[in-house]
Amino acid sequence: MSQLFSIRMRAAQSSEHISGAERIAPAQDLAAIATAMISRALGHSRGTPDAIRLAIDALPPAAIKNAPLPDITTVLVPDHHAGRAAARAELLRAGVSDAAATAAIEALASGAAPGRHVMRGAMLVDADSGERLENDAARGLRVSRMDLSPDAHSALTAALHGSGRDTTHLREALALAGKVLLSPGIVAELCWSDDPDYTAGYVASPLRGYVRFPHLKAKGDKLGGRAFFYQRSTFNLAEITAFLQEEPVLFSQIGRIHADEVFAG
Ligand code: WAQ
Ligand code: MG
Repeated sequence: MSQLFSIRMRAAQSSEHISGAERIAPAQDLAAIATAMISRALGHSRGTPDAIRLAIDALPPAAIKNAPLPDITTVLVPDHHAGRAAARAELLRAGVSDAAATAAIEALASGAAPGRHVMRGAMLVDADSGERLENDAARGLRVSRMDLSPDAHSALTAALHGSGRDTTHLREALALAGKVLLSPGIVAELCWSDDPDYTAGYVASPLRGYVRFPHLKAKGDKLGGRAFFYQRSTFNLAEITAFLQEEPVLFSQIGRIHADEVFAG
């Protein structure tokens, strides 16, 4: 196998998070990916950044884990009120307590970083008590070193063809959720975008895979974020941080695409 690199971008404006991205690629693709990441940061709907950081690190080939992507289900909801109720129901089904699910939805809806800003990464949440477990509520934990293999990318594009769902948002979120689901003690993940025009979000869990909801916020809303819910009894911050930030995972095959569901309320 040829040498692969992790390439990461993060952009901010007066330390407010604007955009980020993480990919895994061979040397010959890095320049094009870097250019695309810089264009994306400069043209972002959240604002114009005053700082863009790019980091490229060689990955030891033996360290790269291969895994399949989670299954995908779309749950149709008429608006974000129904969407949040459906996401909450999905979290409870995955084993998150009512209190923890409600608190996390409220935190994402009002800005989970101090000062009601969006976080740069994810909050870590005790799936029972709802207590936050990350040690920096502005930064949170950023997952990196994950991507689809070129074959998985083509397979996903083919599987989603004609659905209007073959978006960069979905592909990147699916890889991120796939890696989060491999972390020890994970119960579920909740996410919706902080991009004002992208209203969709998802709940991922070992039980059901990646369950998306077309509306988890109103159009124009600049708040969004991620919460990773863990079982407290086995939770080890250092171990989870090392895994999510450092261990490279390449998703080499897609999961099943299930038929749409309709949220019954
Ligand atoms: N690690 C941890 N948290 C992250 C990361 C990361 N690598 N990237 C983003 N976040 C957090 C951060 O708080 C952002 O503010 C928030 O998530 C939203 O990031 O149609 O686009 O990249 O199925 O705006 C989901 C639905 C789209 C896709 C999610 O998130 C679909 C999305 P965004
Ligand atoms: Mg965003």
